[in-house]
Amino acid sequence: MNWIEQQDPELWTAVAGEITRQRDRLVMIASENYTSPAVLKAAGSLLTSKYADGYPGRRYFGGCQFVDIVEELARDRAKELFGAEHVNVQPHAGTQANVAVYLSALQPGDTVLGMDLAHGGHLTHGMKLNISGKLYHFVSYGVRPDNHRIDFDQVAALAREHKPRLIVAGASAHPREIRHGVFAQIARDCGAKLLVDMAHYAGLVAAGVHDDPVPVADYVSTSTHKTLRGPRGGMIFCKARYAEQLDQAVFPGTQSGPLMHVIAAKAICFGEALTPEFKQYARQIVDNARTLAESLLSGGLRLISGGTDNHLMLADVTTIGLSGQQAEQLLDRCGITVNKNVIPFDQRKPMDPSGIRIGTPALTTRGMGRREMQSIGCWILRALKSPDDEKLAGHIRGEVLELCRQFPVPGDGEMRNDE
Ligand code: DSN
Repeated sequence: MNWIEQQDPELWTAVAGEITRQRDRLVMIASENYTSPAVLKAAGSLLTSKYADGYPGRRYFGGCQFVDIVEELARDRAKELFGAEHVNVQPHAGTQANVAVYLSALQPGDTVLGMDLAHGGHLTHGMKLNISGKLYHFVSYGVRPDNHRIDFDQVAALAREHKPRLIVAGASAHPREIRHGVFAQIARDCGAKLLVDMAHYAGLVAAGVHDDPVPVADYVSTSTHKTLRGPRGGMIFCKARYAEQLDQAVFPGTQSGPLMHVIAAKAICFGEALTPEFKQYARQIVDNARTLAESLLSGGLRLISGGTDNHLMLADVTTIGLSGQQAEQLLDRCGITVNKNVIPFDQRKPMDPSGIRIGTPALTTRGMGRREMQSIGCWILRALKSPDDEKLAGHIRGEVLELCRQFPVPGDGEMRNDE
């Protein structure tokens, strides 16, 4: 019996169900991961009670002497991890981080280049219903139709034509390494600043297995819970000359009280990411993604861009007669969780697109490697190729359960029992 179960059994039923779901299924959503038990503990600690509007040494509330230490630790570790001049660790999420950069670097109506959501970008890169698309004049670039790599000729041409004040690089569903130096050159040539949103691949950058945007970008935003494997949250790096204006854009510009329990958990995460074990983990994420991609390709599945350089791949399932929605549901019946996703130049609608996005960060955290990726690739192919075979789905579900039992989720037991 734990505190939640004792006080609120109705709510506990849902929480326990979610814990079991995460334990007994293969979480392959590219943006999800499992934190360490220490990160979980900090995120659920008494620090949640503390108001600390402001920054260390300059707070609008008393009693901040300990949370000041927490935030300084988080900032120092983040700067060391990414070799950055300045960091703000207060953004509540990646979206808030991007909004703060926009508030700091732009005026409403300014022109910005960002990657098309339909080509792998993010809502905050100018989607018309998002605050980014409503307040600023976003112009979208995308990938080339022939190889699905970022079309830098298009980016440069749009930059010359529209003279943006800011260029946003980074993506949520792009399986290839992003060449930040090329973006930086285009930004310099047209007099724009460069924001790199590295939310998806921050952990890979920290470990040196992805091109590093920090030296070349004016601003770098990220969430902390994807490949970086921390608590749900955001963070922004910038050059020292933008620090004061950026900090003002976070507080009081777009947020008030920082989430000190989450900032404590971020500090732990950054400490973990500084270790050699984390570098090995990030290498394994990429190795696992390559192995899985090879397995899917050899079984005849079409992957956007023909493979992957990072932690994710995008499969076009229409070539085997399915929609993305059908594939997501079919794999879910087998205990494999992925998300339906548009593919570049998709002819279908976002709620039932042509693709699925598959990622390896969470399974790599559980300790799975090459052999497990080959088995999973095989199960995915068999399930997708026999969509009506309920017996096969049941059989794969059993295999998945067996695999999950061999690779426990960190912190599972701790969540069920308070000490
Ligand atoms: N960051 C998004 C994803 O890639 O899943 C969700 O907003």
